[in-house]
Amino acid sequence: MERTFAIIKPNAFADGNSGKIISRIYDEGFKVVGLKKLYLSKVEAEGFYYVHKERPFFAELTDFMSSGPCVVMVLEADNAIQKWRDLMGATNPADATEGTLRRQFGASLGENATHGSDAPDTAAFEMGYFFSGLELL
Ligand code: FUP
Repeated sequence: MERTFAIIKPNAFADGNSGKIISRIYDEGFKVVGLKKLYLSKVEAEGFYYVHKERPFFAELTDFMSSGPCVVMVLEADNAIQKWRDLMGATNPADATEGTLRRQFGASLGENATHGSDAPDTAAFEMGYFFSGLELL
């Protein structure tokens, strides 16, 4: 079993799609180990995305991620990191395959509905950024 970190981003939360996304997560066989709703500050969003701090889209990305509430989760499954990225689809919803979450709920490259860790080291950092060990029992 592997764990990964996931976010239902502010556009998907504001659109009322959190329930549909969580339902799909269960249907696909993930266990939800941790889940909470948060309203990130700009500084908290910048800390989460610090690996992108030199990228041209960093300001826009962190403005968006602090623009409204989101849902942060820890998901568990066999091969959870890749399995969740497959379920999300391509970063740009316009390129995402039919049936993926970003295709269904994403509005644009920036407002792409969901986040998922891309590797074990980033998953460990991202889970630890939002959840204590006690919250993941
Ligand atoms: P992903 O791993 O699919 O979330 O994509 P990246 O790590 O490449 O990008 C992180 C987030 O930055 C994406 F979810 C969307 C946003 N982004 C932009 O807003 N503009 C870009 O040109 C690239 C990414």
